Amino acid sequence: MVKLVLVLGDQLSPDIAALKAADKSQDVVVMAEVADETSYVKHHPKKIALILSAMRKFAQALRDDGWEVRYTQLDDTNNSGSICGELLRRAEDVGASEVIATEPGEWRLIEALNHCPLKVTQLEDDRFVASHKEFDDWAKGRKALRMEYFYREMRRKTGLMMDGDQPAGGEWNYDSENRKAPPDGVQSAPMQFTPGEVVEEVLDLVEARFGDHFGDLRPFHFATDRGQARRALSHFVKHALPDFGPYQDAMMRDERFLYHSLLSAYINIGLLDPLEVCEAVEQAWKDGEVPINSAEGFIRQIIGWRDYMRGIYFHEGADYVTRNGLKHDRDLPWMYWGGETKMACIGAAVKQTGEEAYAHHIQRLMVTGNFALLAGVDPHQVHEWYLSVYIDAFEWVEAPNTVGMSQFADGGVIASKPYISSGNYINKMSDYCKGCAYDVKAKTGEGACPFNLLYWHFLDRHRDRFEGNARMGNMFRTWDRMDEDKRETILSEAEDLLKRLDAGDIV
Ligand code: FAD
Ligand code: DLZ
Ligand code: SF4
Repeated sequence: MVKLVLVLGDQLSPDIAALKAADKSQDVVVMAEVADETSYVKHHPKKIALILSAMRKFAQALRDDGWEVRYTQLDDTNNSGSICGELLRRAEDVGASEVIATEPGEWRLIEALNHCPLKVTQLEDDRFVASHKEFDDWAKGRKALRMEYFYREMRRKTGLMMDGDQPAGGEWNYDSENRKAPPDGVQSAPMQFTPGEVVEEVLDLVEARFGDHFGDLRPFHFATDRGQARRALSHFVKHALPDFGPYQDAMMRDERFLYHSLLSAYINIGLLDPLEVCEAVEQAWKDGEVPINSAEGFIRQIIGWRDYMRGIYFHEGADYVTRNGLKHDRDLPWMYWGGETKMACIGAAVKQTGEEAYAHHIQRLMVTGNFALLAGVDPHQVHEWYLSVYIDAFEWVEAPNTVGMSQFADGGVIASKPYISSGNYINKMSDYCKGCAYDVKAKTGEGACPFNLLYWHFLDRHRDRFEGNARMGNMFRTWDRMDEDKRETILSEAEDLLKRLDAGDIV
């Protein structure tokens, strides 16, 4: 009996679970561009363009490989607008009643498939190092689910950069060598691709339908098929990886990509396999082309952080994205959507995000994330912003990073302390402060850096929650040592700043 094989826009891997379980000689692949998926948040136009272009090319690759594919384009007249609707339509066309699917990366869509009036089997997505069961077994009985210990298990499981059962070089983690301030110049840039016919057609569609979304659609230079993504990987390994480690945390106004890979979107939608990426990096290290701190640092991001985030998302359950452990309720300031700001760091990160649909980890965590946390913004609004504006954003990876790591809204499942900093950290790791209207050295008074005011305001208002945290003791001691007048001035200036933020004033 013929079955339908569902392939979603972030499941574009030739060996995705549903395809592996299907019979090419009789089953029919269903792929659909649908309004439900293009509209659950106001995705950045580049993100929609990447996904639709890659879907169209992947469908053609499957046909070339002998699969029958029923593909729905967004503007097809019979498009029902939902994944389930398209499955029902295709089931009727081909006389199928069963669907093989790969579990989606979002609870919303898992539920939608569960409620679809067809027999839908959702197979686990096995493009990760740890299965759900392995993660749950690892998590069971642990007081704290810290990434570092999970990562060591994944190193052992994959054998990546291992010497028997010990880490190559003797250390599991070389992060202490990876905190250099911005370099004088950057000698590499991510690989760019000129849109071909398929991509140009999608760009016109996206422009017409989603032109009002935040962010620039053009120029569009992302890879949209596996061959291009493989070239982007080789280019990264050769030109940027050697310096990836040391400058991983640096931020520069005119060097938006530094030595980062820009591979996250390709990995997340299936154009690259996470292990093939890690193996390429390991090989470059074995060949003596990259230092151990860069290779280990990169591999940790993938088999450590990336796999861990996925484990947390499914382990914690569907309510994870609604958590608000610190009870923050401020509206996301307009400057996150491109509104004017005097803060050079936020202005640069948001401008770059609009133009590229990309910001690197420290920009996301220590600039936009840090400010939202210090200012007490509703974490759900912060979550929706990150899910919308980044090219690589899918809920299974975006939500733990935002709700957990960045906003501490999960109550400390992921982070042992909130990722907060004053302006000092941003000044040390970036060149933003040089051109800012605020003075990063000023703690109070007109022109004081907002991060400096809000940092102490955050600690003061959450004293009960964090005072007992051993890793935050020094912060509270420094605060308590300040004279009372100074503390009062900081708090009242911070309050004033927050009022101006709420009033929509330019901050
Ligand atoms: P590189 O710096 O080159 O890192 C290499 C790879 O490691 C990345 O391609 C990615 O696959 C992986 N990686 C690194 N850090 C993480 C991490 N914390 N979690 C998961 N994978 C990681 N990443 C996403 O893929 N999608 C998201 O929606 C997303 N949202 C984020 C939201 C916030 C608030 C924060 C702080 C981080 C978020 N990240 C997200 C993680 C990280 O910022 C991006 O993976 C990274 O910036 C992608 O750029 P890159 O490919 O150049 O990464
Ligand atoms: C993100 C996205 C977009 C913009 N459009 C589609 C689409 O039209 N069709 C599709 O199958 N998938 C799309 N996606 C990816 C899905 O939203 C993604 O599979 C789920 O969020 C689960 O990760
Ligand atoms: Fe950002 Fe403060 Fe530096 Fe301005 S002075 S760029 S607001 S950290």
